[in-house]
Amino acid sequence: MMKWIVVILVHSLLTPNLINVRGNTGMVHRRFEYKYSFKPPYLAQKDNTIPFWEYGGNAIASSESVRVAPSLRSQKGAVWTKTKTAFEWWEIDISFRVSGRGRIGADGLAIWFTTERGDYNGEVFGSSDKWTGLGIFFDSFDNDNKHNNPYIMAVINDGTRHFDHQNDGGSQALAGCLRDFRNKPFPTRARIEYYQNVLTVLFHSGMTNNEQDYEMCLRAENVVLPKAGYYGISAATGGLADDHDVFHFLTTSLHPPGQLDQIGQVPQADNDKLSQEYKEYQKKLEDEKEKYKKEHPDEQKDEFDDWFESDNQRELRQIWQAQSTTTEVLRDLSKKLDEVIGRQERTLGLLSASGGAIQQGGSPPPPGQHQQQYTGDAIRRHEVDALLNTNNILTQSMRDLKTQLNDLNQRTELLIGNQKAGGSVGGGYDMQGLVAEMRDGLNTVKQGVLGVQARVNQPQGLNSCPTTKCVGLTPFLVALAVQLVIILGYNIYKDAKGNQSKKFY
Ligand SMILES: [Ca+2]
Ligand SMILES: [Ca+2]
Repeated sequence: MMKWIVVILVHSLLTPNLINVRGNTGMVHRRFEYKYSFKPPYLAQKDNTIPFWEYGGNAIASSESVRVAPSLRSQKGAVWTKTKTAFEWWEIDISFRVSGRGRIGADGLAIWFTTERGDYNGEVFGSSDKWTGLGIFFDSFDNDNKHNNPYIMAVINDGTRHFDHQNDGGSQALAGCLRDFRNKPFPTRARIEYYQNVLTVLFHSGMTNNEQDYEMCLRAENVVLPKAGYYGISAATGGLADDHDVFHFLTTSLHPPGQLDQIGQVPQADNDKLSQEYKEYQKKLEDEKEKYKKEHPDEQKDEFDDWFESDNQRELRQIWQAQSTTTEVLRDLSKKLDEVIGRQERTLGLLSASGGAIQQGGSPPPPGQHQQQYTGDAIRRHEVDALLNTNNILTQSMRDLKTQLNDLNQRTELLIGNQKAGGSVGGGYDMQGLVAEMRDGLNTVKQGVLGVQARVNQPQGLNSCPTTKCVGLTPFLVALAVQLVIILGYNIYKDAKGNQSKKFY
């Protein structure tokens, strides 16, 4: 959002400037100058020439771009127009990319407008020093170590001065701006306008591919450039090296209103020569196309056919687009319908679960609780089953307990009946006598055990039976245990009977 605001602001600021630059006299006439331009496709022909341009040094041209200087050490290259311009005011738009693996690159790229063509292997960013005219330099490397590079600047020379590389042209620059133009996601662009002695350089940072994202880099008034000149692009690398690629160079001549007629005043000889050259170029292009068609008979289709469409194709495309839109809407509707069905199924599931619980659980819950089941956590089927099982088990246990109680009751009644039939309470047994009897019995047993122990502890030789009658140890202990069990059993039975009697009477 901010970006757009900035773009709109910059645009609104720049537009009046440009109008002022062009004067208040009305519309400026613009004319594209193809003889001072290049762009893809077919930027370079099959013979590697660029129509209307010459290049040299380490420059390499392809159908898509010109690599003015490759990313190798100490490379220099340049590309220059073949002919001098024939218009006074102009605008050029250049799309380029300076890219390299290093955090710092070198040396930079220059755009020229000079009275003579420069070198292809010169000292100033790949071309000639002591030039006459304008140089716009994209200086990557910070020679004076002032941390102010990459830098864009305009330098005008009258053919006498050396470029001050050591100071990055600091004192010679007409104007400039600090902009990083290296390694951008999209090609960087510059628009250089020279109109009525005002030089303007706009810069596109290459952060977007929006055509409108230009910003002002420099503006200088009262600039006097040669009335006619050559355009050139050059680049150089040093110890550090970037690729310097140019994708297009588009020249537009600018004509103040009412002066367009004067275009005809271009020397007739030059005009004829250029027209002839253009015709030759067109013919060459057609020949190349024919040749290609002959060499590739299978690919009869013209490469520009893709750019056009017949009425039928347009109609089909429109129908297809309408259908695509309809399909999209239907898909959305279907998705929403699925959602609704899903919700409905979920609700039905809840209803049936709670209904089952009501059927199996007996009485239905009150209306409030019923409502809560729908809105809150639902009781699930297996939980209901578990509850029912527990309930059944509890019922069964209760039933068993009831049976056992009945049994107990019957037995008790039977016992009471027996007691009544058997006579008085107490049963005629003397408790005191029994205890005394048991104490005597226990004493006898104790003495017996002690006797056995004494015998066991006797030496082997004395272990033989004396003259009296002798019983074995195991039968004796068994007899003892049986006696004890009988006595204790009788005693417990007696106690129980006594208690019952006390309870009921
Ligand atoms: Ca420099
Ligand atoms: Ca510097």
